[in-house]
Amino acid sequence: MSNHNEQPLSPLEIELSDAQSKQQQDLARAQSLQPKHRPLVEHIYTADPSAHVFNGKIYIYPSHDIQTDAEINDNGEQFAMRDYHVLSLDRDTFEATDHGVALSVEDVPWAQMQMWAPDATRKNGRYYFYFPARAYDGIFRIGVAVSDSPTGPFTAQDNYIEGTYSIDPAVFADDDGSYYLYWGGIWGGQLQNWRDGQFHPRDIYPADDQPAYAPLVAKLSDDMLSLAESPKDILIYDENGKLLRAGDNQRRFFEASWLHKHNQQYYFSYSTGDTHKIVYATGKSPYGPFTYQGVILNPVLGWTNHHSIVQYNNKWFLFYHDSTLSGGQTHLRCVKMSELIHDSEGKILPLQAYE
Ligand code: FUB
Repeated sequence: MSNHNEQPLSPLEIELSDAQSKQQQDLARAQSLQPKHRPLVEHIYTADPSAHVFNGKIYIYPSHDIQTDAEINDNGEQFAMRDYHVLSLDRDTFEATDHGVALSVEDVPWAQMQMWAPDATRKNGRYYFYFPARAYDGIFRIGVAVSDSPTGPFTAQDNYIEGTYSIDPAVFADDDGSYYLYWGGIWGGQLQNWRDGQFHPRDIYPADDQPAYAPLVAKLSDDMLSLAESPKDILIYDENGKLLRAGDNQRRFFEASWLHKHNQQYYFSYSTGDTHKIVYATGKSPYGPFTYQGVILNPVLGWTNHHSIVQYNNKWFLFYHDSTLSGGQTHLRCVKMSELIHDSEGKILPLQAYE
């Protein structure tokens, strides 16, 4: 129905109204493109997103989940990944681009299978990609591959990094030019198989009232290809100054180490595994010790929870995954992002998972 009392709009009014509606459309489009817990890509399954800003742009180094006939078990055999893709995000819209295969298991002489959660960093214009995989003896190790581009392709070193074992490497570049490698994971990640620098096939876990297994940290060598020192345990204390216990499944370390720095404070975050949360602890040094603070991300759809945290344009973002894209299959995940808030006291506001 038309309103016959309405006066026709003048050309100037039409122009203004068009401009307003364009502005509204732009706003709506910008809002719809803001990170709102939607999969960043849907044409492949992705997980374990490690995000970094290189040259003013966000790059994401995820695992590339695949369909498999492998058995679904606590060793994680269903996570049968064979290569890595790198994603980058448009500077304004956050729309993701898949840059294709950056490293494949066939191109890593020492690796047999299970290319799990990776990370990357940049030093002197070169890019270093750290990744765990099972070697031919069935033991998880951590390797490094190098490229002149943040999107690869990466060329792997002939052997894994000496002194490394277990999974989930994360690299942190401190303001003084030092680079630290964090890693470790229990159950499928095999941390429970290592004692006195030796691999033992039998799993051994501490009693519930004993300190939990600790993640590891070591400074990287100047050439970024080896450890510059023996790995050290990361100590995580509770509010009473006691080390978190193995039976404290709600808070103790399981896998997915990450380190970020905010207001001169170091935040070590990780997954609690069988209680499915991302939690964090803070400290004054990249080596720790750290004091447990609280939850960052509550459980998501799917068993695993794995994240990274990065600052971009004066905002902080959490990258994480869930299994919504596959309707809940734990080994077929999709990476997502969300803004993350540190409050005025430096506490991180916990996020619910959005499905
Ligand atoms: O993606 C395989 C494994 O699942 C990762 O290494 C763990 O952190 C968990 O996300």
